[in-house]
Amino acid sequence: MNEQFKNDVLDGLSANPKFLSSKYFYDKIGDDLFVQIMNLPEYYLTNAEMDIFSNKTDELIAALNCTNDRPFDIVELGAGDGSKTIKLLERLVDRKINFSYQPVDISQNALDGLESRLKTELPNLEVETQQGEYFEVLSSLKNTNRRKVVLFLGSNIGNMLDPIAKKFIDELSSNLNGGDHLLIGIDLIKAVDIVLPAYNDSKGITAAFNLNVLRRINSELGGDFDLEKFVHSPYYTEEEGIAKSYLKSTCNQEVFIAALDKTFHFEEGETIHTEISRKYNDKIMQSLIQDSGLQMCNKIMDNKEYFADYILCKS
Ligand code: AVJ
Repeated sequence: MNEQFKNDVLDGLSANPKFLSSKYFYDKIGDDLFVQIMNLPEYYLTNAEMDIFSNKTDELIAALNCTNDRPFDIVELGAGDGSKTIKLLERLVDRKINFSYQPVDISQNALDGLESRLKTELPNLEVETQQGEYFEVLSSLKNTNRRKVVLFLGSNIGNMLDPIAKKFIDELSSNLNGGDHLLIGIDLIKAVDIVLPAYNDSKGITAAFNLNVLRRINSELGGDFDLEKFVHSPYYTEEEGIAKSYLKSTCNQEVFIAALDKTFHFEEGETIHTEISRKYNDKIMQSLIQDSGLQMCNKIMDNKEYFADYILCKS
């Protein structure tokens, strides 16, 4: 991982324009910051999907065909702190439905937290965690012949460019069997005055989250980034439907990274692109799943219609 981090930082900071992958936000400090983001009033995404998981739980269960006729595994990609999923898990346990829960996340720290929470809150639930990146874990879906219900919540797919997201869905689908389901949670395209504050909160938590990638380069790769000399700079238009985050250099400066034995120059106003958070509509979703072998079976929205959980079925 460290070797890959090193190579990715070298590639990204040598490019023009500069970029770094948002997957590097998530160490212990980044996980904590993201939990704080999910609790921000401006970050409507979590509340909206929580509304679906809390108030439309039985609808989700019916759409995902969760019954005792056939035992199944719920595999969650990018489970994080699992706060929304727990609503579904609780309801399934209440209804005495047999299943196992297999959360996957890039952060072992997040998985440890989730596992210990589930031990106290749902002690009889069978839980098996797996640390890894999305693309890496797909082939392990085929390890058992039990039916799969795959959850991919929180508009996590929005971090992928459309061609990558399409490739991901194709690959995921090819690792599913007939009767399996995919629940994919996506943020819907809406006005800038709602979306932009979600990525530019008044407390500066999102700024700290974005800057965390530079702090990680300092601590893990011996960088000397001065975090005071970069500012968080988000961008969104409803027309494009993609929130983008940048770190902008506030002056002309040089940054040395010991692990790379290399100095990088930043012009005043120069940016590092760190994240895309794509927003969707039915048409974009339809084109993402086209020819993947998955069909759109259901769409469940929150009461404000900000967010949608699409239920896709493998035939
Ligand atoms: C976890 C990828 C869904 O893109 O909205 C939150 C991450 N970035 N604030 C998102 C994030 C800035 C989040 N996802």
